[in-house]
This record gives sequence, C-alpha cells and structure tokens, in this order.
Amino acid sequence: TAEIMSHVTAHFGKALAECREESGLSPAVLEEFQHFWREDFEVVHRELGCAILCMSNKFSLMQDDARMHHENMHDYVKKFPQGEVLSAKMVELIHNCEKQYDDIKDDCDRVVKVAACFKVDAKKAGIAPEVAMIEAVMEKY
Ligand code: BOM
Repeated sequence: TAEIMSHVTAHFGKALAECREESGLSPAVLEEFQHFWREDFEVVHRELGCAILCMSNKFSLMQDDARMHHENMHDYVKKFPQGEVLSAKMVELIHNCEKQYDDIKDDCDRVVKVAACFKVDAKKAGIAPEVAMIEAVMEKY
C-alpha cells in the first residue's frame, strides 16, 4: 500500500546524503529523495540512476550485476510496519521493469529506466505514496 511505501521511501531516502557526491546528482535536479514521487518530477537523469544504485548498495539490495537482490529486497521491505503486505508486490513490479530494460549496458542508465518504470507501475497498482505521507514519517528514521 501507499502508506507502507511512504515508510520505505523515507528510510531509503536517507541514504541519498551519502550518495550525493559519488552519484553527481545535483540538488537542482532532485533536492530531497521523497520528491521522486512528485507528479511533476521526471525520472530521467542518469545521475539519479547512479544515486539509486549507490543507495541500494548501502542496504545490500543489489546483486553484483546491478540487478535487484530479490531476497534482500523482500527482507528489507518486510521490516517496515505491515511490510509483508507490500514486499512481494514490490519485488514483482521492480523485476518486471528490469526485464524490460535488460539490454541497457550502462548500469546508471538502466537503473533510472527501471526506476521510472517502477514509478508508473506503482501508481497503477495504487501503491505510490504522496509526498506529504512520506514527510509525515521522515522523523521516524
Ligand atoms: O535493476 C535495478 C533495480 C533498482 C530499482 C529500484 C527502484 C526504486 C526506485 C526509487 C524509489 C524508491 C522507493 C522506495 C525504495 C525502494 C528500494
């Protein structure tokens, strides 16, 4: 659900600070990670892909091939309140998006495409959070 996703995003988003430099993601492009879910934010910058890759690595959510580590992602999402309701759906949506862009060789380029696909599909599935929901739980993490 969107409520659970707001917790996951709030927690995951904290890692952006550690990844800002190495990813080269300018604050002018994305100031705070929760803005990822804004209606008017376009998930298109290669640097955002680099940032998501770096952030995911902080939580061991990626395999060596820069694809999602299914088991670790499952366990990560399950740790949030009611996370078990969301974890399987989230892994399924992300993996479905990965399959569509598997031919892109550059890891940052591929990850940003997968993330954009995931944003669209999460909205369709009704599990995309509002930014206000994320801000409401930021202080918990
Ligand atoms: O093959 C690369 C898989 C990486 C996809 C990650 C998609 C996440 C997009 C950013 C949104 C994040 C919201 C919550 C945390 C997800 C771990």
